[in-house]
Amino acid sequence: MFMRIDHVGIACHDLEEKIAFFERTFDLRVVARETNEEQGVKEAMLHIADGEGGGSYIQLLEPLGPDTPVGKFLAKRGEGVHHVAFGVPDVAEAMREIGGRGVRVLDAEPRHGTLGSSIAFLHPKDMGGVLTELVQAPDTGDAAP
Ligand code: MC0
Repeated sequence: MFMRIDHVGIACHDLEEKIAFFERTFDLRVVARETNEEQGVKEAMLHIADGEGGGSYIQLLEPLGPDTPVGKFLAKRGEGVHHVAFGVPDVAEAMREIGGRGVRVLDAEPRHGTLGSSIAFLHPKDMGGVLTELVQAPDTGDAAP
């Protein structure tokens, strides 16, 4: 079901400062930036490698406000790994299968994710404390609007 690790999402207070750190320290480059109002974040994707089914990235996340998932996470835990995202061939199918195995799927339907992907989240309390995202790359099927 999981094809690869699509990205690791890292929560930060200052997106530009954190991008500069990753660029100068690891020679990574930003390949996409987006403000996602629905998710309450401003984010940047730094490319690591290409693989079967899509690339892998570090995703830096700055909250749009305190009452957002990343804003609440920062207030409670500070900066750090916010979620791990796995590439799947069909996100709707993965949601059904994983939900049927007793894991809470936080989204009723796939949502718009970065780089034109379709995404859904799994509850961290059912995933060993790790907020987990399912990602369907846009070229593997129909992306959510
Ligand atoms: C919260 N908790 C986490 C967590 N966020 N545990 C691990 N990793 C995280 N990221 C824990 C809290 O510590 C708390 O545990 C419990 O979950 C409830 O948290 P809460 O602060 O009371 O907040 P809730 O319940 O209102 O919401 C938590 C929940 C929510 C995970 C359901 O944040 C959510 O629906 N997240 C999915 C959407 C999201 O995160 N979007 C931003 C990334 P204790 O033990 O203290 O009670 S968007 C994104 O990444 C897009 C752009 C993309 O990739 O394309």
